Amino acid sequence: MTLTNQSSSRPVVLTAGSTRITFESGPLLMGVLNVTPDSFSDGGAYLTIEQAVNHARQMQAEGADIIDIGAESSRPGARPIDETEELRRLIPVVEAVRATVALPISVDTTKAAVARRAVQAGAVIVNDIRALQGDSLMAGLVAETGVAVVLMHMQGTPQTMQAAPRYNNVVEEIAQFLRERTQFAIAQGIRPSQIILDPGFGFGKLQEHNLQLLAEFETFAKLGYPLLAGVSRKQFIGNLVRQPVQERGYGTAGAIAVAVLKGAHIIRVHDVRAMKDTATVVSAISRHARSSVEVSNA
Ligand code: HH2
Repeated sequence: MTLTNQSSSRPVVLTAGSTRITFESGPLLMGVLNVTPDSFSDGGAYLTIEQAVNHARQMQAEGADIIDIGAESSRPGARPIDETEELRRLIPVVEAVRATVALPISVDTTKAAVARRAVQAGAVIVNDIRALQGDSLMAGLVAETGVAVVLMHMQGTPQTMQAAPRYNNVVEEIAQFLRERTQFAIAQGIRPSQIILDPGFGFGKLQEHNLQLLAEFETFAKLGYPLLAGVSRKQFIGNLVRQPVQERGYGTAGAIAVAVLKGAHIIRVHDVRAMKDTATVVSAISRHARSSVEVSNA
């Protein structure tokens, strides 16, 4: 499968199994499908296979380019689940989505055994919020199967991360972390073209940290890999607009506009239709800017 958007200035190529993803007309939309009872924004909404597949189809119709399926919530304070439970929730949904939706599937998991089963079921991206540090077998699995991997920054764990996040220079420290995790991945046999980076909005970050990361987002785009922005409906947006989770769409659009302008390649969102339009308009404008962020890992 090749996903190609036609008119971007950034020649970045991502290989995800047999899927080749280019970003030629700006960012791709990753639609979130949480098959959890407790996710912060859509927990409990897609618990049956039918509900999950319908939502994936709807996101495809609304313009999603990738479906990211997660079975374990990572919201602050979330209770971890074991491998058996994660497999039980996730795999039938990956299989069903794969059978009905013609989009690359990403799985949001930190466990190598879960990722392996998901890849066997058709997933081509492993979205690892622990950046290959949670399970010593994860790097080998990604290298062996050739799927893409998201390396995300998190300070602490979901249980503790919002207790007291601390940085001297949040942008520089996270950029350095992402450089180190990239070097580790490559040393484990993962090809550069398999890697996606993500500074991890809301994962061990105070309000000021999240805003700073977005204000200097181009720093991460310059690292030379596809860059993912996961800002959708998050608390730092709620703190600004003073709206409950479901009412943070307009606020999210503002954050996404900045992320796209500053070089994001993949936008992870709940509200696909609105964010697709937001990203389309901003990326069309940014293509007319005289200085743009050039990224190439090809
Ligand atoms: N955010 C969430 C989950 N996974 N993965 C990446 N790469 N980046 C993110 O910012 C990110 C992520 C949290 O959002 P959500 O999936 O909606 O909630 P929950 O973790 O409660 O299921």
